[in-house]
Amino acid sequence: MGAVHSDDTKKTRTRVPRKRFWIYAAIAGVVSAGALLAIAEVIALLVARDGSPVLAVGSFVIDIVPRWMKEFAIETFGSNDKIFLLGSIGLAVVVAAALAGVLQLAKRPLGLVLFGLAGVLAIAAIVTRTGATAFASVPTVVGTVVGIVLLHLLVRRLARWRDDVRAAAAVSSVPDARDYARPSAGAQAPVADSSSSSSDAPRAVGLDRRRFLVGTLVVAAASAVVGTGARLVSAATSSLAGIRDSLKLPAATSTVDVPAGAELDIEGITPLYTSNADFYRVDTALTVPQIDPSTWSLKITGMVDKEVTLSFQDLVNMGLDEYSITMTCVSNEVGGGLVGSAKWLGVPMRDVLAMAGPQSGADMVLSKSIDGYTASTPLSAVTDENRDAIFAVAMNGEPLPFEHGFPVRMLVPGLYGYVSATKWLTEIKVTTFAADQAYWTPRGYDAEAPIKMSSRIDTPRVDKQISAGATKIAGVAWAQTIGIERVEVSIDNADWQPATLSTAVNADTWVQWYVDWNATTGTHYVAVRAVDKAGNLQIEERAPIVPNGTAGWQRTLVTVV
Ligand SMILES: Nc1nc2c(c(=O)[nH]1)N[C@H]1C(S)=C(S)[C@@H](COP(=O)(O)O)O[C@H]1N2
Ligand SMILES: [Mo]
Repeated sequence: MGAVHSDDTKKTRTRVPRKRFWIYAAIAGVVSAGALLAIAEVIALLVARDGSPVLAVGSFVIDIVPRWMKEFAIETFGSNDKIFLLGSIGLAVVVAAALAGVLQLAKRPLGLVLFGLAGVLAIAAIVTRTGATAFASVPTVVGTVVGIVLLHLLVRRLARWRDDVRAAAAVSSVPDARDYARPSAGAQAPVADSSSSSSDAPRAVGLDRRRFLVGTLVVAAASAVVGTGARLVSAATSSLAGIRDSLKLPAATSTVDVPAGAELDIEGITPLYTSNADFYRVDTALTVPQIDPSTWSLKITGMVDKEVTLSFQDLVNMGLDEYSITMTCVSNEVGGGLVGSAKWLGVPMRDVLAMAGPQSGADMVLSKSIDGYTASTPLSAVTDENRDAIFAVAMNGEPLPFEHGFPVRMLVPGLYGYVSATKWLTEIKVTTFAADQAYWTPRGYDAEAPIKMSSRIDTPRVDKQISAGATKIAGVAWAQTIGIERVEVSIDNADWQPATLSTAVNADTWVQWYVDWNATTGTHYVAVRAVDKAGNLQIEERAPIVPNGTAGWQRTLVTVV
């Protein structure tokens, strides 16, 4: 037995390399940061909903991420780009918190300083946010203080445990040194008073270890429960889903006439109208703004004869008409999916603007979202009698989905979304391009951006083989406000052959097209191009997304077996 005992003692000594404490310190850092965030979430729920540091920092990061990264995220993750960004931020926070824990153990109080710094940065992100309320910084201030105190306490316990182990190791040449490791070592128990840090006797290693581990676990569990609870309560109490569901919109005074032949029955082709569930989503909002239509208002400000404020009721009482419009994102790649068609209910922007009376000299409207997002649209485009620029309240037969701008968004046929389609709209400022810049303008995108004519092959797809024989090559093409005159297809660089078009609903909505093809075994190149009703041929030369949208004919590889 004696031999086994001394063997154990050796193990106990060699099993506690310094490294292990670094790991515990990192965990203490992460747990303290978790507590910081959980406390901040609770206080945000109680005093300032816009004061969540998670959301504020996330939004801040979204606004400052470089353009290439934003494009990479949208291209790679599509509408899940936000999840990717959130994940990256989360990872960075975990790494920084772990670092703070390790620093705190190695070089007190560097970890606390790092926490304080993070708090200050988060507070800066919060208070500089558009529309931040007076108390918005309170949750983060309190959270940071709590986080700092916890990190201090946890790492102090950890340091004691480490010191115990070191002290025990130092005296472990004495055969019975292992007794110090036993919490049952009686006389050592009272030393458990956390204030007596200057104890020079090696205290019970087991006791200090337990105090650290239990403390860390309790804080971690409490933060998880409190943080999740706050999130759930926040979601439940801010739910406007019921209000949206029961919203009664007046019947449309006019509806879109969808002619026979407007929708082709071809497998794999994009439907004429994109369902709300399938509609692409692109925005800078980390959480979807929740706006109660009963408190919502739209202000027309700036260079106007008189400012106008409309309630939701005022707006819909002007009468709702139905419009068929294909929206396109500037970030859409050739052949890409950031484009969709819907039937919208709305009010002409020119009617509302006429109430305010834009002054001469104005050439732009700066539309503003509740979350601070802005878009610049030529005044001429929204007052044009021949262009259906609208304030939209419904999409495909239901109130706007929250992700698509509930309760009111802007839509201007023929202009990319970023310069026209502001969601969660709150204000229209009549101004000039010289005086005001929109969200994307200082980020490298043009202040004005008409949609470029484009045609897309939906079927066959490059990633799916087809069998030889009679088949159809089909897709969609759009040239908003002008309309598509012709779509042409070239197979294996042979002559361009005209495609059959669906009957156009209007010039603002894409058309479907197809050509019959007798596919032979092997690989084939299929290319498509369009011509608009003004006689313009779709641009062949490729253009990148920045600064005003992609161009180029789509060419795809088809494998026939
Ligand atoms: N408030 C707000 N509105 C916005 C944006 C945004 O980031 N915030 N993005 C615009 C862009 S770039 C596009 S392409 C369209 C996309 O609208 P959707 O998400 O309803 O498809 O919304 C526009 N409106
Ligand atoms: Mo966009």
